[in-house]
Amino acid sequence: MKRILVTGALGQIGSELVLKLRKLYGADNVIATDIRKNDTEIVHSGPFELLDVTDADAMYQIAKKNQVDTIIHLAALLSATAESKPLIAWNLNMGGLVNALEVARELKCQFFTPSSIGAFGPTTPKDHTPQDTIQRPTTMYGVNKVAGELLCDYYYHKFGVDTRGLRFPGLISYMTPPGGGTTDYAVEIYYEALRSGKYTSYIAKGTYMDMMYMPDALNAIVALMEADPAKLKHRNSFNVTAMSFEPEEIAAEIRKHLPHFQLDYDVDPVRQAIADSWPNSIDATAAKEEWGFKAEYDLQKMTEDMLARLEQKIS
Ligand code: AKB
Repeated sequence: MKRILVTGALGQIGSELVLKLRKLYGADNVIATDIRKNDTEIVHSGPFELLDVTDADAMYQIAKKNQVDTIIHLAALLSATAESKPLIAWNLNMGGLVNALEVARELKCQFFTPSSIGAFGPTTPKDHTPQDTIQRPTTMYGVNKVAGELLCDYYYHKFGVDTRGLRFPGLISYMTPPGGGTTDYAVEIYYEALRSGKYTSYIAKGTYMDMMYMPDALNAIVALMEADPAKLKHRNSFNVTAMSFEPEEIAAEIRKHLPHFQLDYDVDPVRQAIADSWPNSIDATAAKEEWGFKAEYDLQKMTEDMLARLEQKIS
């Protein structure tokens, strides 16, 4: 049975992943940690500890005390926030990662951390972006993600830490909103469609980015962590995606359910520049071949589910 430490457990991924892992591996075997505490199921349904991931000793003590054998390191600043606070992003995203890798090395833990489509840049091929390609991002977040991928490779080759990772696209979910990302518009649009029937997008018409519905992202994490290590040729993060769309396409899908939904634009130059530097659509062949990645939700199926779930939540 696994004993899993999750950092950043109250964030967009963590708040759903912890519940899934507790169902799979037992509530007491998943130790959720975050720099803050709130009154959610994550905090009450199993062990929870306050943890600032830049505090290496605190992370080690929590991992050791709980005898963990797996670390899922999620705590990080997303792209737009990292761009407005680059030094804080460097310290948190890189400092937290190296601390978590060190704990994994010392306690011989399996290790997962997400990378992102943000690990690509303007000179990367934009369409069907390959697994192994040019990675020269122009954002602090991207610099962190590429350095993070290399660091995970390094810990695998140098120390034998069983590191695994996914390059996530924008993740869409109804439980916990993302914060400070470039792809967040694709979550906000559903909330606003239900609340006010209209949405002003900070991302311009015609801007394609990869996206994935949270259930597919969670299944991908579990499948990759369970995958036979002998089959993994890549230790840097795997490209994974479920769909690629631009604002007009998601609006058209929403109008199938809410015909009067209106979309207009007030483009934010910072987030638009980040989006423009990212691929239009990435190629997930390596993930499919090496550990059987598959996604269940396309734009149509996700929109049906998102609107139904959010309607229940908001009403
Ligand atoms: C962001 O927009 O920063 C994230 C990501 C794609 O990594 N959602």
